[in-house]
Amino acid sequence: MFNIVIFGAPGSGKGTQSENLIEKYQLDHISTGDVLRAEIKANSALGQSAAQYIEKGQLVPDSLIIDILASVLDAKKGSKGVIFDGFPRTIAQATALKAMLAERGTEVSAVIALEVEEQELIERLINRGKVSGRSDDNLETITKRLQVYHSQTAPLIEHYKAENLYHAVEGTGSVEEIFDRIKKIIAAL
Ligand code: B4P
Repeated sequence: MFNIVIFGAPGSGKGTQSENLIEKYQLDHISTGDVLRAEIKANSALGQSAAQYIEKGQLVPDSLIIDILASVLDAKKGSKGVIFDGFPRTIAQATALKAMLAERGTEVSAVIALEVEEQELIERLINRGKVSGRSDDNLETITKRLQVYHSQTAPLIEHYKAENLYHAVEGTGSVEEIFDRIKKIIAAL
């Protein structure tokens, strides 16, 4: 299997570039943000719990998200490969992902990290908030999400560099330009 982690701060374009990757490489896609928003929409017990964290800009607890990921992953059995979008977001999630994939006889093939300046991230998320109706796309929550990214998610950069899996991509420019950079990285793997 060819498994890609698409990594970056909130608003860096993980979801946007995932759409291109799915189309070009026919991979399956798991976005933990999408899974959580679907649960919130369905008003499930999990969704009710997750909403409280998301509205505050916090991460959903590792135990919750890791359980969800295991069941979503099992639903993708027989897949050519999976794009993990928004997961892992903590070292504990990365450790769990490695174990989950190893149990299924596979591994992370590459981590593609979209690098975008903070001011641009804020502008993109505020703009998305004008149309998305997302409870977390307002300045106060965006600021909190960026703090959480720096304290809990950014340590994964060194983690994946140490595993020789980390590939940085300049995440500004047009969506097409950025995707061209990603394709070059994948071609060289
Ligand atoms: P996510 O749904 O993962 O969303 P995100 O990080 O905000 O956005 P993404 O990087 O995908 O940006 P997008 O392409 O949309 O997370 C939401 C919340 O769910 C988290 O805060 C957390 O609470 C919870 N959660 C999710 N996963 C979790 C986990 N594993 N553990 C715990 N909690 C978890 O792009 C953003 C905007 O920029 C869009 O409007 C887009 O059109 C625009 N854009 C994209 N590329 C652009 C470009 N090149 N130029 C200009 N604009 C661009």
